[in-house]
Amino acid sequence: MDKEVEPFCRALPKVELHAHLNGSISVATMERLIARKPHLNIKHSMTAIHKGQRRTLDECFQVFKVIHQLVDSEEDLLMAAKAVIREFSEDGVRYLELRSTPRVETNTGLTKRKYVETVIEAIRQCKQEDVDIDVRFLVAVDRRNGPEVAMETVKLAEDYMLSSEGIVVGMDLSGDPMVGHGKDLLPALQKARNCGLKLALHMSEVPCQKEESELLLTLPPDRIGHGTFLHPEVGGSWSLVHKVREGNIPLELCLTSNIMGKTVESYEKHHFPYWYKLGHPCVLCTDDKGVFSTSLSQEYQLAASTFGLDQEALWILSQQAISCSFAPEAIKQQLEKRWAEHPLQLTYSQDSGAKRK
Ligand code: 6MZ
Repeated sequence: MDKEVEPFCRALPKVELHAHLNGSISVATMERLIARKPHLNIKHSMTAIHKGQRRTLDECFQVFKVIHQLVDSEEDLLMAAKAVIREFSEDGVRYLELRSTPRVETNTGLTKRKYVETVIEAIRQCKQEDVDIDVRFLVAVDRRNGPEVAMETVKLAEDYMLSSEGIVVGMDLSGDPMVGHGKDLLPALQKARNCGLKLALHMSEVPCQKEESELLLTLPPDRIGHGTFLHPEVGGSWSLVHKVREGNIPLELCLTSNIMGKTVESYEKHHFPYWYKLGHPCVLCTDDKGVFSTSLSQEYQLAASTFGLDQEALWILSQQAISCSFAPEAIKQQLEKRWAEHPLQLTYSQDSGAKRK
């Protein structure tokens, strides 16, 4: 592998569009959280999957349950969210869409409203502290909780979309893909769409969700999370591919997560090249950088080494992610300008005659 690829990926300005807050908590922050709650007797091995290890998706969802025990108060949430935002910034992420599922914790008095407000507060504080990153919030619906909770969550997201000065921009549909069915959640998602919330939906993360994906595509979503089993070579269908292509719906692709969670056999067999070769908008993302022990820079490096992408291709991937974001147009333009004026771009332009522009 090109030995310069590692520093290049770190220096590359990046856009992260698929990051679950509680799955993104680093080892260092986890240590602080564990120290705050020694009575829970939680070990590090219970909150992250280390390099080289693999778990079933089901086991991954057990990990989230453990993390939720550690992040159960406003104070924990504020600390964890601020740390996650700082770490993304330190990794060169300049625009981040963080997603998280509002939770009630009766022990600590945490309500869903307080949950959303705390994440917004963390984003505001990072801005005030001049952390070099623009952060937006996608309020998440956990599919496990059914249609009523989904509808409640949409209401919550709508309220904060209107009152958070542009921080809440959309919704995510996530949670254990083996539980529940998208058809029950369709009315809530439709409502979200109608009130102007953008939709980033996990789709076909596991096989056997063909029918659900067909249904969700009727909304249609603004972005698709994973989409691992959409194409016919892995049991999906031409009709699904056609709809995704026709709508030009960007895919959020998380290499390490899919390998560690065993939904994809190996990096070589990942669906990234299928869509990339079609010229379809693909955005590299981390999913859960804490749980899967990764970073966005590492995901770019993995894509480079596995699929033979050169620096120019990596640059284009990161730049194209701007247009896939839910940022307001003015912010997109600012980001485009920032990319265009970035020292890496200038160096590259001199070498290659500014092919990227
Ligand atoms: C589906 C996932 C996920 O919301 O508490 N989540 N949902 N597929 C995945 N692939 C591995 N990874 C994370 O963050 C944790 C929650 O995000 C969703 C799950 O609902 C998980 O409980 P928050 O911040």
